[in-house]
Order: sequence, then C-alpha cells, then structure tokens
Amino acid sequence: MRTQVAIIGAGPAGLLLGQLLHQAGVANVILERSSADYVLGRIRAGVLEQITVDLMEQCGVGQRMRQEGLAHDGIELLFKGERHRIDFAGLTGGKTVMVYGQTEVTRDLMAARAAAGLTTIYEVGDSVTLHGFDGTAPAVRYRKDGQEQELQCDFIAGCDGYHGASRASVPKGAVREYEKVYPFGWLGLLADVPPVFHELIYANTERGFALCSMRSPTRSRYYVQVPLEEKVENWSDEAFWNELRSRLDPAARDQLVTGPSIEKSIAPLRSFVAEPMRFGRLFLAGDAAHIVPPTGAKGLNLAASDVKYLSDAFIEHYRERSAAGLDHYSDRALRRVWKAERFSWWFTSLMHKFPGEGEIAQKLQEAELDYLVSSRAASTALAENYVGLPL
Ligand code: RFL
Ligand code: PHB
Repeated sequence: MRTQVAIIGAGPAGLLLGQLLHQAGVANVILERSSADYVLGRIRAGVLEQITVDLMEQCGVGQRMRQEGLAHDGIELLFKGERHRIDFAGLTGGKTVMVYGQTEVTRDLMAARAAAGLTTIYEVGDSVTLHGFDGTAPAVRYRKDGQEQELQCDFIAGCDGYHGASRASVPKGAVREYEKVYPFGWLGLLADVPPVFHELIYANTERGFALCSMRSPTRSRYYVQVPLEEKVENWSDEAFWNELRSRLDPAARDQLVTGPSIEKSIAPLRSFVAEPMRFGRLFLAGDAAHIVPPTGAKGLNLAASDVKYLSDAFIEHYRERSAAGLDHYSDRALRRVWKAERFSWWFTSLMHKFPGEGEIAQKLQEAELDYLVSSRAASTALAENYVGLPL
C-alpha cells in the first residue's frame, strides 16, 4: 500500500491531521494500536480553546459541538474557603473557551473520516515500526490479522501519544528530552449528576487541589489531588465524594449532587518536551512530543496547534513544492509548546499541595492567589493563557 502521509495514532492529533489533509487533497492513512471503542473510552480533556474550535469547524465537524458544547467565559478560583471569579471575556476582549469532551471531539472526527471513506487501520497492536525516514522513501510496517504489511509514504506523522512508537524510533542522540514528574496524581470521577456550578472551579485547599468540571448540564467531571502511589481500587465512590466535599466552599458543598461513578481513574502529572519535533521525514505532533500537567487544560489544545502548523506545512509542500513550512515546523510548534508548558507548570505549582514543603508553601500560594484575583494585570495573564495564546 502507498499513501502521501502515514499517520500513526487515531487520537485527536492524528484524526484532526487526517481530516485537514484530506480536505486539501492530501492522501493519508491512519494506523491505530487499539480499537475505536477503546480510544473513545478514555475520559480525558474537557476544555477547548477557540483555536481548537476553529479547527473542528474547518474540518466540517463543528455542528454537534456548536449545539452541545458549553461556552464558558470565566472560571472560579477557590482558596482560603472563598471563591473568586476570573472573567476571561472581560479581561481578554471577549475570548471564551468551549467545554466539549475529548471523547466527543474524537467521535465527531472518526465519523467524518468514515463518511469520507478514508482508511484507518485499527488494532495493529504494538507491531508498528518506522523505516527510512532519514532518507527519501519512508515506510511503516505493521501486522494486521496475523499478516505483515508495509505502508510506503512521503512522510510519517507520529501522533501516537507519549508511549507511542514514533518518538521511540528516533536515535537517542538525535532527540533531547526535558521532563519533570510531579509527586502527586489526579483521581478523576465521571458521573451523571448536574455540575455543582455552571463554571469550572479550581480549588487550592490545605487537603490538596480539587477541580469541578463538567461534560454537559447533566454530566459532571470532578478531580481530587491524591498521592502518587494511591490506587483507584482504594477509592469507593463515597470516599471520593467525601474528599471532594471537604475541599469545597460551603455554598458549593450545599449544591453538590452525588451519584454512582461511570468512570474513575488516576492520572499521573508530568511536564515533558522532546526537541526537535522533526527527524528527516518523520514529524511528531501532540502528546508524542510533549506532555503538560492537566491543570491548564492545554494538552489537547497543543495537539491541535501542532496539527494546524503541520497540516499547513504539508499542504504548502504539495501545492507549492516548498519545504519552508516543513523546515520551520519544529521551531514554530515548540515556541507555542514551551509557553503552554510554562503556564501549565505555573498553574500546577500554584494550586497543588507539594509533599514536604510545609505550611509556608500554603501561605505563599494563598498570597499569590490573593494578588492574582486582586490585580487586573495578574488576572489578565491567567485569562489570556487559559483561553489560548495566538497561533
Ligand atoms: P493521544 O490521545 O494519546 O492519542 C494517541 C493515539 O495513538 C495510539 N498509539 C499507537 N498507534 C499505533 N501504534 C502505536 N505504537 C501506538 N501507540 C499509541 C493510541 O492508542 C492513541 O489512540 O494523543 P494526542 O492525539 O496527541 O492527543 C493528546 C490528548 O489526548 C491529551 O493531550 C489530552 O487528553 C490532555 N488533557 C487535556 N487537554 C486539554 O487540552 N484540556 C483538558 O481539559 C485536558 N484534560 C488531559 C486532561 C489529560 C488527562 N489525562 C488522563 C492524562 C485531563 C486528564 C485527566
Ligand atoms: C476536564 O473537564 O476533564 C478538565 C477540565 C479542565 C482541566 C482539566 C480537565 O484543567
């Protein structure tokens, strides 16, 4: 089999790239380790920047998002037992974010891909190997239904997440990796109960961080910070609700509606960047190249901005026979990546309890939060990063 761009991974990065390329007449095939249902079953991101919303529209998959997504023009910060609003729209000249789950983004993109008759090969397991990307004739080999197959291509797009095969195929000396692992995780719970509040609440408490988010007016997503070694089996739904309640302000505590969990999982928190994001004819995008802790809601949005830069570069290559966009891809993407890394690290550091740091750390965080909500300059810095820096 032969195609122009071989895409590894059918997460948001791979699916979005495939759709943008297809719309510009660039042929592509996606190889995915797992099944479509498995990919859809992972509960992850919930907040889309306008840039991501615009890309979904550009792909022709904006309709359901427009109907069911929830536009949010602010968030609430809870500290010292009180909530303070950050007015995104007022501080950024009307900018907002969209609450629409990653599962729905992925579902819409998968449906559009199937409707366009594009090839996605699911369930190739860990068989994918990358060849010849340092030369002019790259290829991807994989096993499907017990048969060895080869996909020849002009370029490979590695959209296969943090644990994927793409970055792992690059010779060790050619890539520099920067990493910070945080000493805690997020225990998340999804339930069909109305959200405690119509906006997201980010809470700094002496018991640790908590986040109240949502997927719809009837489906809530909540997180509490837990020690890194914590096991999800040790958390009954009741224990989760009690812990969450203990981290809320009295008004939110009164409003909290609990119910059985649909999903419960623990995510570790990490900051990670691989430089560069291009190796000959292999280009990395999304979590394959970088990870942010989820506090800033940036992971999916960075995958989207990478894909915007990369699809523009591929399209320019095929239309104009120009390598300029491809040559600039890594530098352009990394500039935006590092700013989102900085923001996510800062917001994580401000909102979480770090083991062993003592009472002074809590006091310093509270002083910074107090400054943040009382200074227009500081609030604006938070708002403009949260809604997304320009492309
Ligand atoms: P994905 O989604 O990991 O998709 C990669 C795909 O590649 C497949 N794959 C392979 N395929 C073939 N061969 C191999 N060898 C392969 N290895 C892997 C995988 O099966 C998978 O289908 O990466 P992508 O597309 O780059 O998308 C990135 C986002 O998923 C991620 O950044 C976000 O989920 C991060 N994130 C959030 N981002 C936001 O923008 N806003 C948020 O509110 C937000 N909240 C979150 C989050 C991530 C979280 N967790 C669980 C880490 C909340 C949480 C709790
Ligand atoms: C979510 O709804 O899953 C979510 C929202 C905001 C974040 C992280 C996760 O910062």
